Amino acid sequence: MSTLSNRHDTAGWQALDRRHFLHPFTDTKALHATGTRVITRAEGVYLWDSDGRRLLDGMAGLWCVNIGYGRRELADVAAEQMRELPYYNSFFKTANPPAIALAELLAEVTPPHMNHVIYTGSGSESNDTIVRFVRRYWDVMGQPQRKTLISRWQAYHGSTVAAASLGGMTAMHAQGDLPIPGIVHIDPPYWYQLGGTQSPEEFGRTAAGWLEEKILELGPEHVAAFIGEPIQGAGGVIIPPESYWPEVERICRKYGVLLVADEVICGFGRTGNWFGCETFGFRPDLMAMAKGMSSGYLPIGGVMVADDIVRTMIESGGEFFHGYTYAGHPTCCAVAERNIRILRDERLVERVREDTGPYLQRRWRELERHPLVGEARGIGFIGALELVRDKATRARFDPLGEVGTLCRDFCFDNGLVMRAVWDTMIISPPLVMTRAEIDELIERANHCLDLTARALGIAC
Ligand code: PXG
Repeated sequence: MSTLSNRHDTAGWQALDRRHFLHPFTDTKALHATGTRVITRAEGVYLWDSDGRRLLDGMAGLWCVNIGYGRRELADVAAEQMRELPYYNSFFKTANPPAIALAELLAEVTPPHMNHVIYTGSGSESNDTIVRFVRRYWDVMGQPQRKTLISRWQAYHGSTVAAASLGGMTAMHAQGDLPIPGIVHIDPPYWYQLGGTQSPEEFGRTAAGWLEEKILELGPEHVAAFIGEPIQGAGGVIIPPESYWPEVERICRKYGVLLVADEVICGFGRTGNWFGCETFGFRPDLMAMAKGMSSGYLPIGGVMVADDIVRTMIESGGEFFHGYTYAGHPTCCAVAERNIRILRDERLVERVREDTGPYLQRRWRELERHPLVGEARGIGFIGALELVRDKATRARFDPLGEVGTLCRDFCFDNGLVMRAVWDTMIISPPLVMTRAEIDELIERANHCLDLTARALGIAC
């Protein structure tokens, strides 16, 4: 074990954390009142905290540790690469073997019409790159007025200024005068919340219709792109009806609008195919990637670009004034390359599609019998539970979010990491999770739902 982990006990780490560390998406005052949970090690699908307590990680870190923790191959490849060439840039006509090898492998695992990658360091950077890239593309195409990107409410595309603008989180917009100009939003295909009496199939077409309405309102000649997560993850695992994405694609093609898939969560096997667009049957022009690309072992992201767009950009000549110091980082690329080979060689995506995914989904839906659960939904290795006051009317608790937080805290205290988005409970486990571990996840989730119901005085 590393000497760093042993340097302090829990109280010691918490005191230092309080003194020096400002956490992301955190009310620091509230955090200081309780203290941080310090995670010291992990193996497979389990985490351990600084008190030695074991947690089943139902979230794969933050939707990213697809191959699970503790894979020595990735540690070894990082160490070897660091000894050989830890860093070099990809500017000024240079490249490095891991960056080139990873580009080749990405071309193999992504849809056939995508064979080129722009490297970034994160999902936010991928989406920022997309905003700049699509505008540059329309300039090259002689349609510089096509500037506007259409996104969706409750989308999460990252935390930088452009990515937070693309996102549809109103609380984020309120902090900093977002969105920036040229980014507009439509409602998400959230059947449970917005579907009313429509069947999911009907509602999928209705929700896609909102895109067409927005394009017509803006004038198609002003619309550069539509961007969407195949499944909206941080917004509450919003899974569109099957009719949604094919209709969205048809509308984009009709008006010449670029179609962008944010595959940061759905990519690299999460939905039982390599990419979410394959699960939902559409063909994006650009694809944002991160997270599962390296299973989170090192930070890396990228944007896949369709062949016809690449051709246009190359033929036009000229420079796209954009790029990051860490684009094509050799060590990150070497780790991502090995990670993707593990996903492929161990057939983890197929396993999720054919075996453990369907098993998880069958067991997950059993939770719908619980008095608190209005809907249990999911695909592959992603799932959500809607906690509601009244199952029949879908009425939510008031104030929204308290019951979800209560349930999440029970989960933490009972050895399970399950995330809450308001009152929607969410899982996104490592793709290596076995049937026995899935059983454990369901049992713990059920127990924590019971504890939550009891705390609310609801019989179960
Ligand atoms: N797109 C999607 C779809 C994401 O889920 C990003 C882009 C941004 O990626 P980076 O690497 O810049 O963080 C994400 C990130 C949550 C949560 O609370 C989700 C994310 C990040 C932080 C918190 O579920 N997703």
